[in-house]
Amino acid sequence: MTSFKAMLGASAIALMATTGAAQADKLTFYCSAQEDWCQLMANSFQDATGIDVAMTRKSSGETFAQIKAESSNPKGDIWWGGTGDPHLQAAEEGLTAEYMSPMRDQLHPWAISQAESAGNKTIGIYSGALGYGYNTDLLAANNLPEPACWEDLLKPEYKGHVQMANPNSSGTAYTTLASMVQIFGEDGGFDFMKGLHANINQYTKSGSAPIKAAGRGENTIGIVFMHDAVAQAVSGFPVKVVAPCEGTGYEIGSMSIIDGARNMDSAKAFYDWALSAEAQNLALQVNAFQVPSNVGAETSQSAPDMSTIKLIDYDFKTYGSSDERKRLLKKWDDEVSILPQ
Ligand code: S7P
Repeated sequence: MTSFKAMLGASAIALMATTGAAQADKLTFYCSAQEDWCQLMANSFQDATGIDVAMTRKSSGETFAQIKAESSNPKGDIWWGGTGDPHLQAAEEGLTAEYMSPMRDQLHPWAISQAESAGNKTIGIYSGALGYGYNTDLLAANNLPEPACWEDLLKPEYKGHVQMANPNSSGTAYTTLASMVQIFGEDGGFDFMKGLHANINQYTKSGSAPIKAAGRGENTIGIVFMHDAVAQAVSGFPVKVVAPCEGTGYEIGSMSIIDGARNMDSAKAFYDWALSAEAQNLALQVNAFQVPSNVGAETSQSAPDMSTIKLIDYDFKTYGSSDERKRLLKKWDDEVSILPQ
């Protein structure tokens, strides 16, 4: 493992030197990426620094709700991973703290734009496109046609074969809802979600669960980030990945320091470390196929090629705003989730 000092930004080292180890020896880490990546990040940072890390993994929407519920007495120090929209909402609601990392000049412009749009209270750590994947064996066994577009998923023959997460708990599913509104317009997007609802077999809590279920042969089609579908295919499961023909939304997976963090020095040290190429390359060990934000980090050969995917110009400012996220989720609760299936 590369030494901590080699990986850490200069300011964080100076900070630790001046504050002393006693204040920088603990970190409460809220993680919203996939469990094995969260675990690897926690262990690697702990090994590199000697800072004791207590990690909890929850989906993006759930973590946002927890940080908000704890805001009068914050318990977490750093929130790493998960879709950018709830990180932006947290920034707007004053739940996260501004920080200018010395590592910023190593990042792609999209990671910095994310920071600048939130008063530097969050930053991009990876990106990935939304899509879906299907179990090729189950599709064939059920004599189903190969879907290629979002609208294909509304066909009656897919009834009971489609799974997605609940957009209240899951950043992936909120990205789906916001993407449909941007692709089809507000009315068209909600008509799509209502039509889709008729074919859904289960709304899961976690965003990647639907494609894991497809990998295990328990579900046919899972609406997920494409990199999560690739992870199943690379693991040997009969999963085909689809970049929908109409175009699709994407995420800027983000990281934020929690306002009022009890271990602020540790949070800043983690933040700088997590932006380094070396830390971002840990993704390769756990089949995390997102595109990293450090220009020097490696993108796996298996990662979906973003340049070949028809991406919409996802409006992070609007769909990551507190009012819009609350409004869309309420409308989905009131008009979609209550419909009979
Ligand atoms: O699995 C990786 C990933 O897709 O999970 C994050 C996701 O938001 C967390 O899961 P939820 O959808 O349940 O919130 C993504 O940021 C990440 O790419």
